[in-house]
Amino acid sequence: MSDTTLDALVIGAGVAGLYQLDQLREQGLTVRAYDTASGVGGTWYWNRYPGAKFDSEAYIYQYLFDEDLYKGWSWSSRFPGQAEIEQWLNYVADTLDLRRDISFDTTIVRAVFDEDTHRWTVTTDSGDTIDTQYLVTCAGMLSAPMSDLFPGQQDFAGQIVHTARWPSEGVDLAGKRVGVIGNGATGIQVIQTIADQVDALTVFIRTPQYALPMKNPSYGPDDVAAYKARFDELRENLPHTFTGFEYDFTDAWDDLTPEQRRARLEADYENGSLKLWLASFAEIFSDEQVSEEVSEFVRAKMRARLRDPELCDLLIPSDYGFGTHRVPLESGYLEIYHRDNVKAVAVKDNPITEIVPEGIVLADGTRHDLDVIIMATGFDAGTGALTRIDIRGRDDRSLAEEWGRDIRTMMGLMVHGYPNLLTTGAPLAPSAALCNMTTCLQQQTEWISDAIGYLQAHGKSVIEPTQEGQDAWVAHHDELADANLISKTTSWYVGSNVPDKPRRVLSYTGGVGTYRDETIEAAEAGYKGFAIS
Ligand code: NA7
Repeated sequence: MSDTTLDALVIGAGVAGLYQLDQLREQGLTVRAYDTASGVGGTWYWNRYPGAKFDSEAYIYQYLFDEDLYKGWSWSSRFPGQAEIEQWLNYVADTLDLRRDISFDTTIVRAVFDEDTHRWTVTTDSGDTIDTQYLVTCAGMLSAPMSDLFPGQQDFAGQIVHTARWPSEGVDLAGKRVGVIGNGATGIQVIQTIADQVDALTVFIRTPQYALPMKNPSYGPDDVAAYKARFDELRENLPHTFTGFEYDFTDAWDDLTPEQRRARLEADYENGSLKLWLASFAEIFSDEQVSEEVSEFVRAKMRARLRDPELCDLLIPSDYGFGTHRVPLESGYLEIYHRDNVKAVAVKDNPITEIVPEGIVLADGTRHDLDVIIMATGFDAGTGALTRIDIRGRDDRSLAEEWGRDIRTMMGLMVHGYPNLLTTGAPLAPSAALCNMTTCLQQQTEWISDAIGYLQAHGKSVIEPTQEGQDAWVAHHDELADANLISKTTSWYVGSNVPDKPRRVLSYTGGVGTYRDETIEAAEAGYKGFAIS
């Protein structure tokens, strides 16, 4: 006998989970969300590290399903920080009165599908069970930290902390010798923020990054009024662009003269956002020559700011193309390495082998003595949030085992063999790799709500992708991915940051608007590729 019976259980109370809960409740379902955290926010609850902030413009990261909800919140700047973003999500939870249907401090550890009742039995970390018809995962694309990486970590005499588990009370960095492992989007934000607070900062760099300078003006009342006045336009346009951002690819490389290309690159660079990446030339993802020319444009910008050729070698990428890894935005990041208290240590050819009580040891035996180690080492993206739960579908099949062999989904929304398991932020859909997350998550949660509504309206209770439907989606996904230069790189985009993770481009590369059309077309064709019973 279960402790609770629901129509739908939502895992997660972040950007996706809050909206999913609201929608399903509005549809009359008995629904409850569960979250490990003690509050709402998901990514923006956990990532409290110094300098955490948006790389999407705040006004496009908001939900666009409710004009009053949108206009009732005002941002203080173009790219605000974590505390303000967490406040915004609390505002959303309060305005929509969501808290009464969320269980905090509760981790879902197991979910088993019963083939007789066609329902899921879900178990929490305290042993409570919940019986639910639909299991909807809003557990985050980038929420399973890669934190247990080095032998000896537990013996470190100082404090060791992963950026996504930064304690609310903070970490005392003043006067300390601090090491940062990782220089992705997160590492860069941390490094540029703490350099002047610490005694000595050592950054361990395995792969250099193409970073773009952020322009982050404060917003006054006129700026806020101006973006709010564009609500209808944003709601109309965002879901149809390639990446769910306001800007989009407009010019073909071959249609422009070299001077026009240069002018376009300069203008997009000066925008101080991700525009150079996500709206200059789509050919950076498909054409090696364009990729190299645009990469060289960015490298030259970086070189111009770094005095020292050795630093250039350490910090400027040379062996992969601009945009095929997540492009971080930075604010004075490169100049940080000119400070006397900051040093960069290359760990590609001389990797970190262990952590000892005193600090970090490299393969050549060099030891870097430290008081605090900050692991900005990323996430088991796309799959990790779900494979860390014991999810059992038909015939007791295990999602963790299946994805351990091959990562396959139907449109990132469902998995064959797991009826009524509906997923957001899962592999093979547009995701944080190439999408403004709120745009994608709104679309996915709405698709899920519509599917559940369709079942209810038609007196049905079970939906599952067919094997053929899923195979066709995977083939379509792979065809696009294989033609994309992302497929030639190593990063979380292809799962290569997780030992033994099957290699596949995790994010759908056909574009946010195209994906939206494809999922809606499938639904309008009576859920083509899915079996409903
Ligand atoms: P990322 O982008 O996965 O970056 C992780 C960083 O940690 C990256 O520089 C890694 O180097 C480095 N790393 C990981 N393991 C090691 C080891 N063993 N030794 C040295 N360096 C290591 O994570 P972020 O948190 O920055 O960003 C994730 C997403 O969150 C981001 O894309 C945004 O969408 C928000 P590597 O590049 O693998 O050589």
